[in-house]
Amino acid sequence: AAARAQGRLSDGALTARAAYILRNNDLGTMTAAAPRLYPHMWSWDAAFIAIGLAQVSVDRAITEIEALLAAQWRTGMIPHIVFSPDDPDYFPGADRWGCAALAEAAPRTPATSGICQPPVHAIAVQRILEAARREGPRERREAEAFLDRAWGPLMRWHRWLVQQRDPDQVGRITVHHGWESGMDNSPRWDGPYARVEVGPDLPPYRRRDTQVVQDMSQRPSDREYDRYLWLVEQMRRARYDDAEIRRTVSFAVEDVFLSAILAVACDVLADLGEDAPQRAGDVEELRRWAGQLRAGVAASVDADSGLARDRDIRTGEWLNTETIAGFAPLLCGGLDRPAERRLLNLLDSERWSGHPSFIAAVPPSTSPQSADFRPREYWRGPQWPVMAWLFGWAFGYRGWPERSALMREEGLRLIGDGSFGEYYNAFTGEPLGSLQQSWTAAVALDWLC
Ligand code: 9YW
Repeated sequence: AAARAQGRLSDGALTARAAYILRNNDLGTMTAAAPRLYPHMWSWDAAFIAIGLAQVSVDRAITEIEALLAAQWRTGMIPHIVFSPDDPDYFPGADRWGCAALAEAAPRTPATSGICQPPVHAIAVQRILEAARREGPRERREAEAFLDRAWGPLMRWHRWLVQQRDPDQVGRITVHHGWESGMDNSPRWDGPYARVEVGPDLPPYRRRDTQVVQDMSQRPSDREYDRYLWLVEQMRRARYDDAEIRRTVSFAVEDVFLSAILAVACDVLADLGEDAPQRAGDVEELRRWAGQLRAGVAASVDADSGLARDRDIRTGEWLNTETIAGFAPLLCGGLDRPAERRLLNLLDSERWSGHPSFIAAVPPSTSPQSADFRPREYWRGPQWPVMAWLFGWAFGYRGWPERSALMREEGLRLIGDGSFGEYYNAFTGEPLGSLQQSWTAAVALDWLC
């Protein structure tokens, strides 16, 4: 394995640096996802950020989630970006989305995007409660009051996903943009994007991301970007109406990873509701959704590879790619023991985390053995610390403490240089994309505290 440039910092130094980064990216009531590249609040970033913040300040963690919930749409959707009014430099910004003007259900303020991201928020709320209970009686009371306030919004959010994005109850949630998956340019979406025909009337635009990250090989291509923007244009024309989007937007794919996250998030939320008799009806509904989604995720598994698959609903075809999303059933359960053991062995194998030349044994975004693999390009290969955290957390939740501890150890090895990259070259340990990325710092805090 190629040696990395810097050695590993001490746990104390890493902790201090991670806390400093979150403070530095703090915009007041929300934390920028990254200082320059992403100067706004992203939905799933906010949840992971709150998980890290809970180790430093329970109050500040609560504020983060409440700032996000304040931007929830009347339909129940939690938007994927909440725009900070102070930074007009991000593209596509609030104007390009045009939600406040076009969508009935969008808040007038704050300005938001018109799509969603994976529903990891209940996990954050559970972590905040845990941290608060350790902290003391005052924090505990505050976190419990917060849960009371967040309960309704979280129920509406999960219900919106189930009802609007899985209306036929197949147990898998549909996304209408790769951005909704959080894995923008993953090979998962190559097939569906190839079928998106960009209209001649796509309004012109200028990218900003490649002015911040100038090495194009770390970012999606211009061709990919045209399609991203075309889908936004189709949604604008649908005025962000859920039924109209289902009918008209050219990209419609069942996202198995998002579905697994929703399954486990429903369980976590149900766990949190167990103690309150007035929530018995909600808890029952959550358990039912979790069961339905778990079955939907399990049913997507390919008999040959053992991996879970997305499905393009515009063509009906299952999408066979070798990405981290294939391990979705490990997040939520639902496989029988032999299938689960097979998937765990695959994860540990040379095709995945166990590649002999990797610096850290955490899952790469795409298998290094796949023809789609690119070592430096975003979701096409690099390792994302936040994904290692998610799997480590899920392993703990599912009752596998040793696997969970191993993921933590290897995750810390990955980010040990203290630059808190957005993602890393698995072979060299080189941090890529944005540095001082908030969610990377946040998961470090959770691992270290
Ligand atoms: C973009 C903020 C977001 C993440 C996504 C990631 C990236 C935004 O950054 O997308 O402009 O490309 O793909 O998962 O939430 O960190």
